[in-house]
Amino acid sequence: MCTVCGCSDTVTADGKAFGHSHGHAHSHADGHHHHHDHDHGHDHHHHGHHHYGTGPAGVSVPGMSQARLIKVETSILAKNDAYAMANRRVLKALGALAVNLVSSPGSGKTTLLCETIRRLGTAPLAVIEGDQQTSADADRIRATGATAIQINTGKGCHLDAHMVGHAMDDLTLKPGSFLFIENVGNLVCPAAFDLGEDAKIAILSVTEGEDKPLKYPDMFTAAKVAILNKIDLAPHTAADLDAYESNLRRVNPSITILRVSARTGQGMEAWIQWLHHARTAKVM
Ligand SMILES: Nc1nc2c(ncn2[C@@H]2O[C@H](COP(=O)(O)OP(=O)(O)O)[C@@H](O)[C@H]2O)c(=O)[nH]1
Ligand SMILES: [Mg+2]
Repeated sequence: MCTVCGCSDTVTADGKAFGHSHGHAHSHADGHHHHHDHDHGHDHHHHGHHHYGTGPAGVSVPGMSQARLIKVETSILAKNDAYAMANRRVLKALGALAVNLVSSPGSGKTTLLCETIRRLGTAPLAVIEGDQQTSADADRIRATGATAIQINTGKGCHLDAHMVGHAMDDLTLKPGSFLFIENVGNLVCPAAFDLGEDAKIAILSVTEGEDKPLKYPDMFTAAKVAILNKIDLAPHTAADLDAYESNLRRVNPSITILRVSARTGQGMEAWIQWLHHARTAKVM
């Protein structure tokens, strides 16, 4: 179950189920769902769909009381955080820098990654691709020559630290690597899940609207860097880049903002420098 939107998630990576140890979340949620089913009718107020927005993360699960839901959420996030801590330890021991690219679908994450890989040249790197379906993005990454693992989340709306830990095991990262994680396109749920990354990087394209940082503040608060992408389109869409920036700073005063076009390469050099600097700062 996603603790943010309440959806149930099933997980496969390159067609394989992760199996047993991921099962706890589903069986837990399902078990209580059934357990509470016979409450139907006598107290409708305990049935989540009447209470959107009353949970700690605005979550509501039909058939589960808020108190029960809070316990399940707390337990899922605690487990996620334990996996995230383990990932972070592995990355630290390797001196590897992990960045978690988060955005709405279509803002340019995969395009940015391909261009980033091209510009990083011979630096050791690997990519974890998250999508509900298809391995299309991993194929785009592999076409650059880089190593990529696709995680298909099925109905799941975000990557979690457990999935990423499995993928990291399969990748056998080299010391000093860059690890790029492309999250599922979704401006909501990925904000809540720590993957053990060094930084969340929010990609916001200039066609999405200047108001988006204000409407999805959790994501832009969780991000260390905002990449304002597709600036090549700004003249055609009357996008107000300063308004994008001031709204980003309103929700996150310390956010680093980079104006980029992954298509033309404009602004890419500053992003590459940010990556090198962050990796160096980590090993020192
Ligand atoms: N004009 C323009 N288009 C871009 C840019 N970056 C990505 N795109 C296009 O936006 C669409 C979605 O890009 P994609 O990388 O698949 O986005 P993702 O869903 O976030 O991974 C594709 O058609 C890209 O070619 C950019 O900087 N400028
Ligand atoms: Mg993509």
